[in-house]
Amino acid sequence: MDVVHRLSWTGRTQERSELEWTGPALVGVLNVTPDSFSDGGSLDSVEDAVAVGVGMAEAGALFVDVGGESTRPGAAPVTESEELARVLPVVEGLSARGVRVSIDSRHAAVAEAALAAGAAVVNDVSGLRDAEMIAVCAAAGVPVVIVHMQGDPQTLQLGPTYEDVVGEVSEYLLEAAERALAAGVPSVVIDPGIGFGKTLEHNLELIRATGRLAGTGHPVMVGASRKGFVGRLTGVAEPRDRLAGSLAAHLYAAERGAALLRVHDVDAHRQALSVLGALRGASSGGEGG
Ligand code: HH2
Repeated sequence: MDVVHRLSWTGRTQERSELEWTGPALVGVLNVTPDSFSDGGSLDSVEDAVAVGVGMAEAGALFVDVGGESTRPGAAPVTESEELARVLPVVEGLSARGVRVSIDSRHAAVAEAALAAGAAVVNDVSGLRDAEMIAVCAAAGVPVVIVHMQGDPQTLQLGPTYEDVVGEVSEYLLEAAERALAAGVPSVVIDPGIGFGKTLEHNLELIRATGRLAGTGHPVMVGASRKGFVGRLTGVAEPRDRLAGSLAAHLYAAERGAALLRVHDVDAHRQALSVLGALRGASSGGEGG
């Protein structure tokens, strides 16, 4: 009953490889930033960050998503050299330990360097606005996660407006996906960008529409972990204390066909997905093929 999801790589040599999994899988969030909204500044050294990432992979994360720039609303941009200095040693350390890494960056130069350091996937929260990002992913032959964002991190929560949020976000993601595939990117993941230029109601509508996005045939990623809308709904001000609310949003998305859930708390989500999978009578979160 559970859908099989698939990502493809062609590599620089055009040698095709595929990763297949059934049901929702987990992507662990590893922010090596001093100012991320929920876990900023919590990792003191490269060794700490690598150890946390290895722990996420051992707890069942299919990928560990390494980011060096906070995209929280109002965050100050970092220079590319600062972003590189933060992420590269961690990407190298994780890759050397056999952990599959995605690089969470809006900058093509950072993505390119992280791919050279061993990252396997690019996660672009600016949704391939920069054509250079498509060129980098196509040349390296790696999948890209396309995230919808209205505005940029400095402006995105200043009164986001849509006439039809689900229609506009899907149209954007599908157009970007087609552009990427046409340019030679081997496969894409689409992500509605929870909290990126969205009101509470927009976020809820987009999570409700997970099935519609999954119906496009592209794997769908949902990232609700510890986000502001969970705080608004639950009255929990401290992001680290929003696990229970985050789980509810992610299980709802999982039930509607999400392929990847981007989470800070991997083990708790693995437990929840195991029980959900057993109840549905299908294995869940497992990697196959
Ligand atoms: N959300 C954040 C960052 N990257 N990538 C994808 N694909 N989807 C998301 O929803 C997403 C993302 C923001 O969350 P976080 O990394 O926890 O915080 P910060 O940007 O402050 O580092």
